[in-house]
Amino acid sequence: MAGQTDHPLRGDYSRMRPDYTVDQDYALYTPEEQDLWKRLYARQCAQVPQYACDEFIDVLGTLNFGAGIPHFEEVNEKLHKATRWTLVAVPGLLPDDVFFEHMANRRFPTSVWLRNPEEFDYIVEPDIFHDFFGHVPLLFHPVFADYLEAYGVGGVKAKGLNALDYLARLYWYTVEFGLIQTPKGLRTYGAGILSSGGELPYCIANPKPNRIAFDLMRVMQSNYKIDTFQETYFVIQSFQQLFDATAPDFTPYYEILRGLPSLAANQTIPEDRLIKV
Ligand code: HBI
Ligand code: FE
Repeated sequence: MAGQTDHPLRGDYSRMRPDYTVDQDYALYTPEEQDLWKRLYARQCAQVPQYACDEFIDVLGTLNFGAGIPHFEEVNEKLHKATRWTLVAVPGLLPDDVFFEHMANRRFPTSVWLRNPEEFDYIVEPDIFHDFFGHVPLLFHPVFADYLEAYGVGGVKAKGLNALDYLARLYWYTVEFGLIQTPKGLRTYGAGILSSGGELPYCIANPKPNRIAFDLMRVMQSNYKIDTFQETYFVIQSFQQLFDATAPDFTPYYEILRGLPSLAANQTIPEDRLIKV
């Protein structure tokens, strides 16, 4: 989830450590929250087989997230063995530089609070369901796990180059709302989609949004929507393609981007390779 909100943040930031981490106080979760978690999980699992990429589905099957709100320690035991990532409990949205610093050290900031029942269908800020269900399974995927660390390292650098907006677009159109071509057709790997009831079928099956073949500069030139379904999705061929495209030093890219106009979220340009569903 991107860190853009113009309303007071939901989490309790009063008890956090200097690195913005907190403890997961598991006893504080109520039976109603455990029940809401199970209903959210069941709703997403009914749609995942048809719309999520296999890499996500395969890992989700090895995690017991359906049993109730996960314990950070239990998941970290498995995750660290798999890709040396660690989930760190946080109150919610973090300042970009704090978020990048954690990611650059293979620590994924994961919110501890769960949404209210009336937010069953939509929530603006990352809650524990968005982070665990949307983001955590792909942290077990070696190539994707390396991409996220590289993203964090790039973010620390981008802050110094005053280029965070460009990188936030890349995060948004890949980690949060990315699509991937597979032998079975278009699938999603984006956490914002995977944890969303309505956008999961929409991003793959609805003819309305643009679907454009991934192009790094095109993505970083493109604005995005934070409070509606996306009007444009970018499609990668593989995680390796994403990893390779983002390996070089972005400094020259930022210089080029500063000279280009931003594109609206629903805009297409002649150079776009459009993908029809
Ligand atoms: N904080 N907890 C949390 N989770 C995010 O996904 C997150 C964030 N802060 C900023 C942010 N995402 C994005 O703006 C990144 O592009 C930096
Ligand atoms: Fe997110």
